[in-house]
Amino acid sequence: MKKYYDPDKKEWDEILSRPTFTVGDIEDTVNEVFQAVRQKGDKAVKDYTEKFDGVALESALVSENEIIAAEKTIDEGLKRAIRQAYDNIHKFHEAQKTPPVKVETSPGVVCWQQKRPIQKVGLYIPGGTAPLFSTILMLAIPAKIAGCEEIVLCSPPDKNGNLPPVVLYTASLCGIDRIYKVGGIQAVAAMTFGTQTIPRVYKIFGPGNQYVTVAKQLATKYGVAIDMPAGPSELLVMADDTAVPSFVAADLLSQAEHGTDSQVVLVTTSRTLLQQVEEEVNSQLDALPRKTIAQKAIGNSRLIYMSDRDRAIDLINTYGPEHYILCVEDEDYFLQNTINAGSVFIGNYTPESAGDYASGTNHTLPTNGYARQYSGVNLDSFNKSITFQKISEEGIMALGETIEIMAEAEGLRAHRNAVTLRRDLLRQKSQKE
Ligand code: HSO
Ligand code: ZN
Repeated sequence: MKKYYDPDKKEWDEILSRPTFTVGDIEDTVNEVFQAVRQKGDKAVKDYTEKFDGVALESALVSENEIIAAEKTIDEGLKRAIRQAYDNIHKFHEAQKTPPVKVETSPGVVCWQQKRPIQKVGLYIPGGTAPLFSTILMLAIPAKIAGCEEIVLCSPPDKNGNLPPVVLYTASLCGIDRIYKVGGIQAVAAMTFGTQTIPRVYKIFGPGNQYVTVAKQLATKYGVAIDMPAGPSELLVMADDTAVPSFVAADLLSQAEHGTDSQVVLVTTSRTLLQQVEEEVNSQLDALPRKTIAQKAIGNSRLIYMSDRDRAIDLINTYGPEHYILCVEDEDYFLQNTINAGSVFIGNYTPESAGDYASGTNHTLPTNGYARQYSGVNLDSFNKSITFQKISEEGIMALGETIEIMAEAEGLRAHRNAVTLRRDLLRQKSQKE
């Protein structure tokens, strides 16, 4: 673990740089798959599934029978856990509904704003070493609450052409209508263009590897929206002497085990804690089943001592962590001054794992410093805000002149006319009366 003591601000960018990857050759592959899926639809999807996932599938759509069979194989304890997580996530996202905003901006001019769901959304759930079925809850629950009409889920099949039963169980619990055994670039391409069996969607959500990330970016060129640019998981812990070293170490390792490119950072105002956390990380690491992965990520992690809390918060805001754990005595100071973070976990008894699974908040969050300008997935990610207005006769008479003057000043006579004609008619009417 690399250690730094009161590093100068000039060094921060270097110290906090994220792992980078080159997209050059990936882009060519992504383009090729997109063009093939666009032209040949299902046939291309099938061929790429054979090529990349090593399985020839008759149909990519998961059948009702597969879902029923999957449910039977799942342990009751796991089902109960998933249902409790479901309830908490549902409660928190349901509470994010906002009433319409309605204002009479000037007499006779009423404006309002109201949310409407994105009708068709696609959820991508990666396969790989540990399929994260919890992400289904994080995406499907708000999609349902928002009222999205068509929710499709794509996830890569294993060598036998199956999806993990827990993925099918969770998706069906969330009421997802169509689950497809399609992964990678071909899944994103299929949801972008639509094929004979996979519908085209308006917005694609979910994490993925570098291929999926580049594919989602390409999808935006074809008019499909995406949740956010994804990157490797990251966690920053801010701790002082009131933190518990073993808890901090466990939290750092919880993100480190996601992938070799995960980033974990400790910022502390205590030299003792820094030392203790390092020792704890090394001792806890040994017992982890994903030790090799976590060890690599830990190798890239940073332990930063900061003597001064103002500089510590400045560094944290500069980094903009995806996850931010705060275990300090002067909690309020840090909370009030936190500007850039995806999700914040406060106190010694709030592990990041709580938000990853079951407390209710969403775990699809901005990485790679995007917390500076992006929010994590929330109910509004599945909505659009539409504005409405209605102007009365009195309203257009009163506001009309302002519009006419501005339109004329912009050289847009037709805009002006649209107001003038109405006002003229109203003037004639009032003269007759
Ligand atoms: N920490 C991950 C989400 C996750 N963790 C899923 C466990 N399962 C990114 O926020
Ligand atoms: Zn996690």
